[in-house]
Amino acid sequence: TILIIGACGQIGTELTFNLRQKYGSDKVIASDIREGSEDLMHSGPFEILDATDYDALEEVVAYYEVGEVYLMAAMLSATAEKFPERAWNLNMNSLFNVLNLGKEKKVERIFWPSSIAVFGPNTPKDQTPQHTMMEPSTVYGISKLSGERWCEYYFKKFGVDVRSVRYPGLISWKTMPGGGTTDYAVEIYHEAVAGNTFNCFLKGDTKLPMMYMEDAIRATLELMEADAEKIRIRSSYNLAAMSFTPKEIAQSIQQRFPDFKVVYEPDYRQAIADSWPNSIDDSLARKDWGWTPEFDLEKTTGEMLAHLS
Ligand code: VAH
Repeated sequence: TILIIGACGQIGTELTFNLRQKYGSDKVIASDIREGSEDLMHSGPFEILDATDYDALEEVVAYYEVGEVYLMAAMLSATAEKFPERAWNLNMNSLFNVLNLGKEKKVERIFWPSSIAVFGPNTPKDQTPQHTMMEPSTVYGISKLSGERWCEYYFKKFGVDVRSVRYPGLISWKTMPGGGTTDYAVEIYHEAVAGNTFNCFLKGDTKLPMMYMEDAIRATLELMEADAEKIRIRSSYNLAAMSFTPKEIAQSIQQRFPDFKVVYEPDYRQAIADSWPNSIDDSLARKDWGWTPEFDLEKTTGEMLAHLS
């Protein structure tokens, strides 16, 4: 069976539905620190699970005979700046627990999400390469960079089959935004549909790498289903789909909501966004396991407004 840790989060929720559709509900165990939405709770097995508690995790893995783990629990960039120790504890101890399950041969395959947050202010910002200078200046980015180093270490030292992608900002409608700096790109659609003016916490020209959730889920499953020998990066793959600014996403919305207005009031999250790349070179993911994105900004806006209206 498959265990999803952090199944109530932005990616976890979508992974749970997609994997249940693909493999059957009773083959996919959803777990999180708290209960989730009605349909998530009633669409298959669910466990309350603290990912930093190894014994509890080991018990769930044994009880459900788990073979594959998706570790999607983490504290995101904006919230992590407010609670650095809690972010480090959650993001790192959950990873060590899952990697150690792999080392003990208690699970066969692991997915762990990294992020463009591993890049820092002095990383080349355009078409950021797979291998480059990485001095992340956020708690979240530091935890993701350390996590990547541990994933590669456990693969090389213990043969743990752990796979990872550096997600860009993700846009989805199934869950509410949860503490990410890129979550302005989720909030903006909710405000547009509600007929409100959107107070954007980033400057209008802040360009960031972004991806629609359907692309992100498909990339995750394609990586997890690829033959092991095709996977040449065991830290985390660069992954890309599109890059845009708040002004550009606002313009794409105004094509359908001409009266929609945005005011730009940058806050502490501007410095986080300024430390990240403008665009990502994902040529290795394309070469090694055939990655190609399908959603551009226009398609994303069409999907988001259709589902939220
Ligand atoms: C965040 N959505 O904003 C996450 C992601 C690249 C951004 O890591 O923190």
